[in-house]
Amino acid sequence: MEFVILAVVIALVAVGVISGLVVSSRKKKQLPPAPSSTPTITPPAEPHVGEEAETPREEPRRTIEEVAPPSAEAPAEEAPEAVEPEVPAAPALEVPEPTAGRLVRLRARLARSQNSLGKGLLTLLSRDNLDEDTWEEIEDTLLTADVGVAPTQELVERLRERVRVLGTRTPEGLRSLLREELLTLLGTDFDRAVKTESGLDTPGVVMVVGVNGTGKTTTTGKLARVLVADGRSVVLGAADTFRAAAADQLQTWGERVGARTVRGPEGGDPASIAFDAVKEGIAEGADVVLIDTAGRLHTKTGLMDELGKVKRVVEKHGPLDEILLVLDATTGQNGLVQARVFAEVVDITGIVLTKLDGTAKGGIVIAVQRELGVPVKLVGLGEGPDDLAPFEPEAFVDALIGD
Ligand SMILES: Nc1nc2c(ncn2[C@@H]2O[C@H](COP(=O)(O)OP(=O)(O)O)[C@@H](O)[C@H]2O)c(=O)[nH]1
Ligand SMILES: [Mg+2]
Repeated sequence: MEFVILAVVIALVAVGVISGLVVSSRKKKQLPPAPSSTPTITPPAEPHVGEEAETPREEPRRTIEEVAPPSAEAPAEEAPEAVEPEVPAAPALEVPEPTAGRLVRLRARLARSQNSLGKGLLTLLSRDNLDEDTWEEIEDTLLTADVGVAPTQELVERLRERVRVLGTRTPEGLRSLLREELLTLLGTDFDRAVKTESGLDTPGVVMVVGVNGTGKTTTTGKLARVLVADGRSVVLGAADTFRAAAADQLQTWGERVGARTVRGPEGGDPASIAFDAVKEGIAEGADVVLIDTAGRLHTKTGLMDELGKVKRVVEKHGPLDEILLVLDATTGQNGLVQARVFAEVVDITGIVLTKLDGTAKGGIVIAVQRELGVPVKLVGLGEGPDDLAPFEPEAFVDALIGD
């Protein structure tokens, strides 16, 4: 009996092998069409981290029929599978959550770490005697939270003046004064929308810059999800060719939501990858191209050369619509130094403050805006895929001081 089954199985395998080419050529037609022009989508020459987990999108999938079974003595249990294979299911695409109200959802994370600032200020303001020492303590609290010297002095001056003139002493009164003044410092008339539309027929182009480890790639990936959730098609450009895993990391983010990643060889020219990504975006009729870059800050001239070149080369296709500077909120004043350097190299149009979930120094939002004269547009509040929120001053201040 077993012999009969085995014989049948071997026969089936043989049929499978012979018909393999026919079947596979039919199967190939069922594959999603390969991109029409994929200039620099070169598979890496050597195995990289994460490769086993993901088949590069650009390579046609090898179905089981295309691979001859090792021998006819293949274990009987496995053989039938070789004959009647399932077409490998495309990886299930994730549906990112909508962006509306994200900051409110993530507010608890902000409040957890920021309590010290808002609560500290309110406690100090509620003292019976608002004397010189108390105002100094208020100043120290703001400085400790990285609000920055000039904004801190402005805030304290205005608060002192208003408390004096209005004679406000109730906790509710003081809270609303503080709320108003913090909002004034943050600015409520900035256009904080990330500009992802070119206004032309071509895709909007966004470049993401910042020092390594600040969260550029993560932010690029999260932003791609936001855009896809809004029904836009996205092409990613992996212009960080410095680290081997950087392109894989970005591609993994893209694959989760069905966004193609244009990448090149490790150590390749970032500018040409950025150029090709935009070219690919145009060819595909994509809505937005997001370009992730490397952020080595070893030498300022090196960085200037590289980023400046990426920008110039991309602009051969048309103007960049947004240049987002990613800053790690936990690095405090150091972040400001970085911001200054990057602002000298490229025209930053928006700031992304990441890791606000892990710091009590949320005042950096105020300081960095002041430093660059550019609004904070997005904030990162965790490592989860949907932990990126549009920055809303009101929700931010409410999280800071409670409501
Ligand atoms: N807690 C937290 N971690 C973050 C946030 N954004 C990024 N990260 C983490 O920061 C690390 C560096 O991020 P990555 O995107 O690779 O930085 P890059 O070198 O600038 O591209 C990763 O472990 C991220 O998960 C955030 O908003 N909150
Ligand atoms: Mg990166």
